[in-house]
Amino acid sequence: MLKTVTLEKVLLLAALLLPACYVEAHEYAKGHLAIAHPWSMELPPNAPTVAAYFVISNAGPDADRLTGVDSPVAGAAQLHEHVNKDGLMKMQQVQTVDIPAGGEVKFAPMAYHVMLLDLKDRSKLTDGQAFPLTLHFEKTGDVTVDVKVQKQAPDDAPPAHAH
Ligand SMILES: [Cu+2]
Repeated sequence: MLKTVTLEKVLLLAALLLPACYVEAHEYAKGHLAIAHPWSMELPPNAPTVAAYFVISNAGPDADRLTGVDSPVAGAAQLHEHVNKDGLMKMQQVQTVDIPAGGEVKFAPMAYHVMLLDLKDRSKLTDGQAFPLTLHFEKTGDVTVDVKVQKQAPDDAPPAHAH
């Protein structure tokens, strides 16, 4: 009897604590990969595209590769990078992004980012809301994260990405 009660308490504690931890850290992990603080800038309601940012770190001994993304709020989602072409910063689509072993790749304004096009559900694209985004990795498989929409970039992020 005592054992049962203890186990129940442990399970209850785990159930109470786990979601809180995830909310505070806002980090997702699968295999050796971790995806930290997925966020998106709130844009005017008629904005044709929305960008999403996060940091992918790979604690494993092998490189992995991000091969695509998708979200139910958008008809299409692309991986983009910013490049310096003849002195002009431009963004262009890339098919994959390598995640080096023991390294991290930052998706941020003026760097790699996810571009959501053909927006289907704008109700979740306002400050304080969140929308699901699924990242497809070559080795690790799929990881779905909640992208938090906020008015301002996190403190450590460079100025907003403009189109
Ligand atoms: Cu872009």
